Formats: sequence, C-alpha cells, structure tokens
Amino acid sequence: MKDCNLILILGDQLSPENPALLAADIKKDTIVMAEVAEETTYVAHNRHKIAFILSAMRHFCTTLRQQGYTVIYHTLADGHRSLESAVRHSVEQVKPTGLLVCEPGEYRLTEAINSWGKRLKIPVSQLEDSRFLASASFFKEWKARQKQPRMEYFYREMRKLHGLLLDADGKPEGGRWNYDRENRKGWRGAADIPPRSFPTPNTVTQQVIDEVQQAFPNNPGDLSQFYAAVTRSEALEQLEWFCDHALAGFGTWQDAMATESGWLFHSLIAAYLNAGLLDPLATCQRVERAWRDGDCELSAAEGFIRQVLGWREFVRGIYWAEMPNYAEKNQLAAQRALPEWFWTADTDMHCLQQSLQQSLDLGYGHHIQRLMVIGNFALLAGLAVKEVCDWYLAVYIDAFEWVELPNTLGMALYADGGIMASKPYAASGKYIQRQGNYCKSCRYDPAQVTGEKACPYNALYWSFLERNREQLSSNHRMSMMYANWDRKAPADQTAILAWADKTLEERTGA
Ligand code: DLZ
Ligand code: SF4
Repeated sequence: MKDCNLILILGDQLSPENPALLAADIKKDTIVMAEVAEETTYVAHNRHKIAFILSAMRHFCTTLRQQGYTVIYHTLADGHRSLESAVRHSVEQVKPTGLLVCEPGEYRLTEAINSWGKRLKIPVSQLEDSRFLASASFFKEWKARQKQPRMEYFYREMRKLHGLLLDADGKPEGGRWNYDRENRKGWRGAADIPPRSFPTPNTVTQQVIDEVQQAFPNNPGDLSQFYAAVTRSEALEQLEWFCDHALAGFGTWQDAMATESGWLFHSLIAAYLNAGLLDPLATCQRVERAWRDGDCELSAAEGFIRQVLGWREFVRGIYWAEMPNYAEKNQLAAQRALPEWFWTADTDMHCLQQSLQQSLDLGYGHHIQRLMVIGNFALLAGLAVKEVCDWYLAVYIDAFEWVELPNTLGMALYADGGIMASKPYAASGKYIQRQGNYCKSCRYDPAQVTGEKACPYNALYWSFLERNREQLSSNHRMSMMYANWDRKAPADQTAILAWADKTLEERTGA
C-alpha cells in the first residue's frame, strides 16, 4: 500500500478552494470524480441541472489534469450505480491509505459517506465545506445565542464579520442594514429589460446534452435552450454581465413579475455558487465594488448581498441545525396530492402557467415565482409537503437539499411551524397583481373572490386561514388577516368556503 490519498470531488464541489483538493499532494494523490446513477436519479432532476453538473464536472476534470493532477473520471457510461461503487472501484485500483472528501451538501450523502470507512476498509475524512462563509458549527453557536433566530440579525453579524457595505466606523453604509422596502416595486414596464447574453455550449457540453437527452427522455427541461455557464471563467463572465447590465434594475424589481421576461434583472448565479464555480465572498465583494463605482444604487447592492450573505448562509445553517427531523415536518398537516399539471404547466391560471412552464423548461424561476406564485398555491391548497419538496428539488437547476428544504418546507409551506418564517407567506391574487402584469393576460380577475371569473387564489386564501385557525390565529402577525376575515358576513364566509372547495376539487381532484 502506497502512502497516498484518494480525493473524492462531488459534482457540486467544483471549486479550486475545495478543502480536499487543497489537502491533495499533486505528486502522490489521486482525484476521483464520478457520474453515477444514484445522484442523477434520486429525484427526476431537470435535464438542465443534470447537463450543467455533468458538463461542469468534465470541464473541472480537464482543468485539474492540465494543472498536473491525476484524475480518475467515471462517466455515466461506466455504469456505476452509486458514488460508493465508483469509489470502491478506484480504491481497488489505487490502493490509497485514506479517502478525503469535502463534506457534502446533503444529509443523505453525509450519512452514506460516514458508513464507507468500515466497508471500504480505509479511513475516510470529511473536511469542512468552504463553499459557505458560516460553518455549520458557527451557525449553531449563533443560533443558541438567539431567543428566536431570524435572518436579519444573522445577516448583520455576517456583514460585520466580512466587512461588507460598512462605513469607516463599521456602521452600515447609508445608515440602514436593510433596504428591502426599496426592493419591492411591481413591474409596470418602466425600464428596458436587458437582453441576456449566455455562453455558447462547446463540444464537451454538446456531447453531455446529447447523452442527457438520451438517458433521461422523460425528465423536464428543454435542452435546446441550454444557457448555463459550465466553467469558473464562464460563471465569472455571467457575474460581470449582471453587474454591468442588470444589477442597477435588480434592486427596484427584485420582487417583480413580468409576462415578457422570466429573467427580469436577476443574476442567475445561484447554480454557480452552489456548485462551487463562484465564491460567495468574492461575489459579494464584486457587487459592493459595483456600488462604490457608482454602477448601482445602494439598495440594489444591499438587496443582492442580503440574498447571498444573509439568506443563502441562513438557510444552510438552518438545514444542518435541524436535520434529519426537519425533512419530516408537516406543521399544517398538508396532505393533498401534487396535481399532475405541476409537471406539465397545463393550467389556465396565467401566473402559474408562466411560472411552471419556465421552471420546467429552463430549470429557472426567480424567488417570487417560486415563493409567491407556485409556493403560495401549494400552501393555500394544502399540497403534501414531501411531494412539493421533491418537485422543487427536481425542477430547479440550483436546487440541492440544503437550500431547497428550508426554502420550500420552511419558507413557502410553513411546515416547520415558524423556524424559517415568522408567519406563512400566504397571499391572495392581489399580491400577484401588485407585483407585475401577469393578471392582465389572465382569464381570471384578482378583484373577484367567488364566481367563474374569480381569481382562484382569493377563495383559497380565506379557506387557508379558516382551515388553520387553531394554529395561526394566535400569531400576532396574522391578526389583521383574521380580523378581515371575521368582519365578513357569515353568509359571505360560507359562500367563499364553498367556492374554495369547488376550486380545489377542480384543480387538484380532491
Ligand atoms: C446533482 C448531481 C447530479 C445530477 N449528478 C451527480 C453525479 O453524477 N456525480 C456527483 O458527484 N454529483 C452529482 N450531483 C451532485 C450531488 O448530488 C451532490 O454532491 C449532493 O447532492 C450533495 O450536495
Ligand atoms: Fe394569477 Fe389570479 Fe392574476 Fe390570474 S388573476 S394571473 S390566477 S393572480
């Protein structure tokens, strides 16, 4: 047995700062990367997600080999069912003294890797993940100091710790920590939406696209529209494009929705951060520089940095602090089966049709489409938490369980009973109308609650409140909503609840 290590690099750990890679001895150690059935099929991933990960893995492998590393690369065609099987194969070939891997992003895989040592008969070390600024233990310590852990206070601490958007006295630039109030304008066509510039797939990516089309004929995703960056330099170009063309509008229209564009002013870089192609701190620093150079308002830079430094780190911290029980939570006992049209976008509700179609075709939806259109419907209709979570995990190009679960189960569905959000993000059609122009192209009317023209969100919204009264009415942030409902005449309430039942039956078959 040689004195050398095998270094496993997973498909979402493609960073030169990967701690297992940094620990590698380029002369003695061997890197292993593996495309395997278990990872490509644990949900019916969007084809964009599979093609993105596999192409990014192949490009990363080439870069490592060019740098002089020895890399064993197992392709899907090699037929390894699981990462363990691919690693076993390489262990037998290389006969290393140990296996090093950066800790995975998902509980499922962490548990699996914990059991490898015994079976493969070599020591396995999981090293702390450097794709994040707050380690799991840092977050747990912070959480233990809070009466009620809220993103806003965590975010302020992170701003101070990483010196982002602070003045010379260490105070927040502009005098406020949070400019969310300026980030909520609805879309009324008041600016030009910049046309996107995406990388052209090279021969490696084209080969992956062909393989994915063949191997996953029934998964969602229209690969004729493949748009993802697959290398660090392409991802950096996307970030530069965002800073130059979209960041200035991102602040104002962060929560907006437009029929004419699903991208609006969003950066589309979550997948690159989550796969290790971009570094979160450098990304925030780049956006801060754009503001200091006068390229955008403070509210735009702050809104962006809050998403990356605040929300992204916070959800990941919640995930590791709460797993494994978190995945089983279902506070509001939501049990209705996910309707088939979530997989086809075949609905006459325009906002949902647009958001679902775009999510299925491109693996992309911005946060308001995910939270306030699709998630809001799932919440109001009481769709089964596990089925909704699996749908989100499958559909989005940037979805990994550490980010998907707190956002879907916690934030969108309130199934964690208030760990992620202080109240459910339940809203009627009026919210969707306010945030953009979807309602203008819809056969329904957001001002009507019952009747054939009524926006389905409206009656569902009231029936959601009534159905969950016992759990939610004591939440002081919900008191206004309950007061509005209770002011309605009993006959109106009865009619609204009956209409909600009819709506649910028609749309979910239950
Ligand atoms: C998402 C994904 C896919 C589709 N395929 C692979 C793969 O073939 N090989 C691999 O190493 N990783 C893949 N991944 C990413 C893993 O699922 C990811 O590392 C875990 O979900 C932990 O976050
Ligand atoms: Fe959506 Fe209702 Fe507006 Fe139609 S009317 S787009 S269903 S919010």
